[in-house]
Amino acid sequence: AEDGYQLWLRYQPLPAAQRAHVPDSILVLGADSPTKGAARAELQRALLGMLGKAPGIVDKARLDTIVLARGADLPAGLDTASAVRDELKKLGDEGYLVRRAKLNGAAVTLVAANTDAGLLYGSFAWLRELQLPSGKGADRIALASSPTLPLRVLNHWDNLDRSVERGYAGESIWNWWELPNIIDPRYTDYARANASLGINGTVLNNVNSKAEVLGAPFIAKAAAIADVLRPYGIRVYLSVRWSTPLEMKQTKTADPLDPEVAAWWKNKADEIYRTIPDFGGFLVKANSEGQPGPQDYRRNHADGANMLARAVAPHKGIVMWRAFVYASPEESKAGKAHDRAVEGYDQFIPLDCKFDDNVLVQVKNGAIDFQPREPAHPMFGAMPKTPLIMEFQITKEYLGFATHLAYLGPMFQETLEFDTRIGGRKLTVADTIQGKQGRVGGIAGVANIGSSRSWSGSIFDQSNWYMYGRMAWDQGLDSRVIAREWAAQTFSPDARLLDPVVNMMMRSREAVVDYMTPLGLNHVMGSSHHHGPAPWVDNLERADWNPIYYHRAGRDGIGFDRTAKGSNAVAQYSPEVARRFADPKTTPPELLLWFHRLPWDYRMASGRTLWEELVTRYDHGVAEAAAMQAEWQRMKPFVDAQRFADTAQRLAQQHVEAQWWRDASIAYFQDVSGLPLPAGVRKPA
Ligand code: GCW
Repeated sequence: AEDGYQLWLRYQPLPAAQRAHVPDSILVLGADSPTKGAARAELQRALLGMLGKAPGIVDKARLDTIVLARGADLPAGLDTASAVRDELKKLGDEGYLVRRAKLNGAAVTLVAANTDAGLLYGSFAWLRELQLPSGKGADRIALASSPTLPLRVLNHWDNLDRSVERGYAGESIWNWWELPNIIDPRYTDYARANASLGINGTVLNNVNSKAEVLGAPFIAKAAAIADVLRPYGIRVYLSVRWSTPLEMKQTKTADPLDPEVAAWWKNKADEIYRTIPDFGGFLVKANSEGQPGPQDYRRNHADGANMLARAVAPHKGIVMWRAFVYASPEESKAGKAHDRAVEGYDQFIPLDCKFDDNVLVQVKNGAIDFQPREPAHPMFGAMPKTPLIMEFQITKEYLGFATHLAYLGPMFQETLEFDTRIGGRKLTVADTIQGKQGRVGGIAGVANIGSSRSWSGSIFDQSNWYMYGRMAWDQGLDSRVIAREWAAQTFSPDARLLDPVVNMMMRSREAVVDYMTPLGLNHVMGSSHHHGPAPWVDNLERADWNPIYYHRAGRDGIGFDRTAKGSNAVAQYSPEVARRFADPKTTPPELLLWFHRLPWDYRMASGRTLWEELVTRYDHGVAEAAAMQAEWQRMKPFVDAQRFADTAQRLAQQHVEAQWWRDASIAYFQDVSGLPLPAGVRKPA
């Protein structure tokens, strides 16, 4: 049965018309390696699926053979060898080239790269291309690509007891109880899926980390996972808890400037590298949401990050230091709950140029917290001397878990394309992490992977993992193109399915924004679980966790004033952007209430009042949820029964919950504003 386990690597039989020149033999040149073995195995598996017959492994090319060769192993009988060598010079360590060529007179498909990892990526790229409805024959496929970022990682928020923070897809895939001697074959399938996208790193455990992860037993478990992932070009990283040596009672303090502490971390790093020689490094959440950190000792983030960085530097390891911070609990209790949106920038910008070379600062896409829509974080482009990692959340903590269908491609693209105007010229967020203005950074995605049969809790949530990986490889890829690729491989290249499904995906995230948090509203979800509406909540431990703190709705109006009259968060953007966001008239309506507090009768560009517009958007979101549900019903002839039914049930539930969101939100805002429902709007059921 189709339960989604195979993800987008289904390799369905190709229609007869598309089989011409599809190779039935594989030739791998040069010394063998585990990575080449992985590429060969994938090609075998895929060609068997697509042609119904196992391909031969040959040592001499024949017509249409697929040939894998590193630049150094290009054979003498290859007609285009010198051109291929030239092209490879531009493709770096991970890039690949796919070309039709002649080898000893036989027309073949050549996959070439500078490294084995490149060959693996090239093989996957060629397989993907073969399955797309592009109309290209197998003998016409020509590809050349290399990643824009060296660091493309997943962050698992997986705990050591196998629960997953913000995970909606079952327990952690890492079976910590059984590791290191029992290896679930799922780890290999996980590696294949990631390698098919070019993801080259994974942080195994939650950023809310426990000290035990650095004990010998867990290091051995992590090493066992690293052994499985290594042939697929994936390095393992660990999240570490700042106070680990203190909690293990092996030091008297966790002060980063204490030599005993630094020595402990250095020894620990040496110990890790003895078992995981290519260990990637540490990810740290410090002084954030109750986590310990260097500020506990009156040191700053750079003091902390650099101390760890020096421990891993001799092994070429890195430290990924998160910038997700807010005002201290003392400040918050003292009523100084200044705008949470300004904290990251305020605390980190003064530290630009204070970080060691192997520290990267990891910044969430927006300044609050993975909301359905946020403006790009103002830190992007503001720290040119520090490499920044973009952190996206793939798991849908604030967008309806694995129940609601929301394809996040347009959201990630919106952030990456945001023009910071830093330096008074076009400088997108993507440019800033790619080093076009300062140092090259990386990209991280909080995984939505668990041990559910479908990996991601729902079939459509697989598209978010897929999309993240593709955008991590190339931030210029269009989210619609990626959606098409995914749907073609996951369901079918049949246009009768592909066109409607891709359209549905492309509208889905905006639908969620509309029924949950239209016009720039945010952080109004139910406390702690974050599922469902709770704009009325005002009694949480921290003022800046309360929904009412964010929407500020009252008799007179609604919204958060982030202009100079308010928190002045706008001033953290470049002057040009700041000017645009400072004026409600030039603020895009999607972000209006993020930056402004406005009267209910404020006149929108649409001609409606703010109140009418708000209600219209809620209604529109619900209508979109209904439309998606109806559209999917029409897909029944094109999708297998199990995946069809699973998706249909989720869409029905999404529609119910969209109405819940709209009705609860509107009822609450009516209550605080005293306004009647605008004329022409359907009364909540
Ligand atoms: O979005 C919030 C989540 C927390 C998470 C935190 C973070 C891992 O609600 O569950 O903790 O962000 O990013 O650190």
